[in-house]
Amino acid sequence: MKSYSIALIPGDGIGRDVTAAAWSVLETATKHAGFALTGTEFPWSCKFYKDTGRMMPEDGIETLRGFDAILLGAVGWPAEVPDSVSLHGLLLPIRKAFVQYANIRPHRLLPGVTGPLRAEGFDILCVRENTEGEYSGAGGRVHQGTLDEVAVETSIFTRAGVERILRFGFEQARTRNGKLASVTKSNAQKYSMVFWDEITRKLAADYPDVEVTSYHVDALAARMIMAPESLDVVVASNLFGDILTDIGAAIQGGLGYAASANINPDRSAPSMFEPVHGSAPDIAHLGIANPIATIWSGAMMLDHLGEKAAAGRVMKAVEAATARGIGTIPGKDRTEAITAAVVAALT
Ligand code: GGG
Repeated sequence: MKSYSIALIPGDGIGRDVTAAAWSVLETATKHAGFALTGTEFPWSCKFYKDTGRMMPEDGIETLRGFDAILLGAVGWPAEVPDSVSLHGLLLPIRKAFVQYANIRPHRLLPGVTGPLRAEGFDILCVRENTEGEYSGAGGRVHQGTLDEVAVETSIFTRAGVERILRFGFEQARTRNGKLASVTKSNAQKYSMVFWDEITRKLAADYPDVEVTSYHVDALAARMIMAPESLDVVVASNLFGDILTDIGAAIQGGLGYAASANINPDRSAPSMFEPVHGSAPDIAHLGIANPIATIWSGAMMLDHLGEKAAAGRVMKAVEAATARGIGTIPGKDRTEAITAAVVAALT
């Protein structure tokens, strides 16, 4: 029987709660499906950092390279480790080393879920550039602690990086409703964002079947709230994509429903699947985190592995649970109850 090796990195806080939940759903989904998942857990987290001085071992990337996919929970424990240290020590190096340049984040309402903004009738796929831009980690500080102190953070946009993410966005639009929103702030940022707009226009010629519109990020943010049904695929830089997908999460009911996939489209290295949310230390291990975003991310992992029928069954089970009102009201159902409802719908 075919078996896929999955690296499990629960990470910090509710990351541990939601990965355990998602894993039990995924294991159920493999029963009688003709394939198996073999999970290997890695304790890489802020606790690991406190114990060892690193978020993952020196050979962590090489260790992960041998897996078919990575399922990650959440990273961060700001009371103990600065968020910039935990993010740059684990999540970002994995995305970069494995050329997971496309971070895809779907935003739609599950049956029975009403977002706080009561938006309806939308189905948006955000495609976030995931390896460069504002997250490049290039910069520095001088004259620290004085009034002359300067902090510089350089955004890096390469032609190869911008072209490949825009092509990915165009391709996604082609398989959906044929509409692409390309997001910049090119009135204010006259080098990198004008560059992005130019490449958008150049590539548009290769995709005459896709209707492409360029938006400034502020206007697109407002549109996601006021008229989300007018959007299909949204492609944005690393930071803009991160911010817009929190808005996407809000209109779909909250971060508990926001799934994501860090995709290496060439399949030259493993892709990584994780909920959009962070570690939520305030509710860690209370048994009340919503596992749906991680279960949905797990379904995206099955889809990426080629197990499309099983991925579809997981999403149908999630929808069956939420249609019954399970997991639709924040704080009402416990993690265990939501997980059990999804597992029951699968069996
Ligand atoms: N579930 C992944 C996670 O912990 N994300 C926390 C976070 O702050 N991520 C930043 C980012 O994706 O840019």
